[in-house]
Amino acid sequence: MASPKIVLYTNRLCPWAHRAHIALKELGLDFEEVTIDLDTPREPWYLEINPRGLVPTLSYNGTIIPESAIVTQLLADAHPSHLLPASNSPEGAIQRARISFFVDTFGSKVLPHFFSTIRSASAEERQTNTKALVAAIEKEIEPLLYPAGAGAGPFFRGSEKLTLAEALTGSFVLRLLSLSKPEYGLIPAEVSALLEKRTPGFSRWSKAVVQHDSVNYIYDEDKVGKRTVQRYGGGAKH
Ligand SMILES: N[C@@H](CCC(=O)N[C@@H](CS)C(=O)NCC(=O)O)C(=O)O
Repeated sequence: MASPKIVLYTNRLCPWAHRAHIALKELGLDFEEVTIDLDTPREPWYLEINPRGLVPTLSYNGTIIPESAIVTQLLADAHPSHLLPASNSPEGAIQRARISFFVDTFGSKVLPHFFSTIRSASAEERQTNTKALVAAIEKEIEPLLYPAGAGAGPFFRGSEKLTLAEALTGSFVLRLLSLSKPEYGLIPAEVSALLEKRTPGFSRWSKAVVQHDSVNYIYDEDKVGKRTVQRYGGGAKH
């Protein structure tokens, strides 16, 4: 297959766009990166490409695909790999369903608590939101990561290699772990000890995720941390 012509319209500080970067790196695909300035109104040429004005958007051999989950899945589907099995066998279809359920659970049950925590208006509110965040990870995510009979690897369901589950959640896991450093004041530092104690599976998985080169190679913690504090205010202020 000839190499596709891929253009990614992105901004490296955006966790949604970050999903596409993880898949592109893991698949070893060459692409052109076009950075969209998110601090100024979108220019008309970009709104023609993506009328929603959001990043990421992918141009894949000239076909425009918006929305991070769809972009990332398209890359995984078009370039079969360890990220995602094909759907033309029952085992492959089941693994795909499991990954979809995991990503759906992470997005609907965990992310809302993550965002409420970093946007908390007071130290008390931050503590309450953090407790809810840890409780959601314990109840919803912990049982899905390494169920009985799963493999021995560190990734989703014991995979030795990164999967689409990590490509779609890794950017948020990076933020969850790194923004709990005291200098940002966004997530109480005790969160790591709490997770270690209550969610050993998540602790193991999240450490492997953030150490993976495909996940962390574009992450600029200092920039993301400062920007998040600027936007939402860190706990140090309260
Ligand atoms: N559902 C979208 C969300 C993407 C998104 O919210 N991107 C933000 C940056 S992190 C954006 O483009 N914001 C621009 C704006 O709101 O003007 C996706 O998954 O691709």
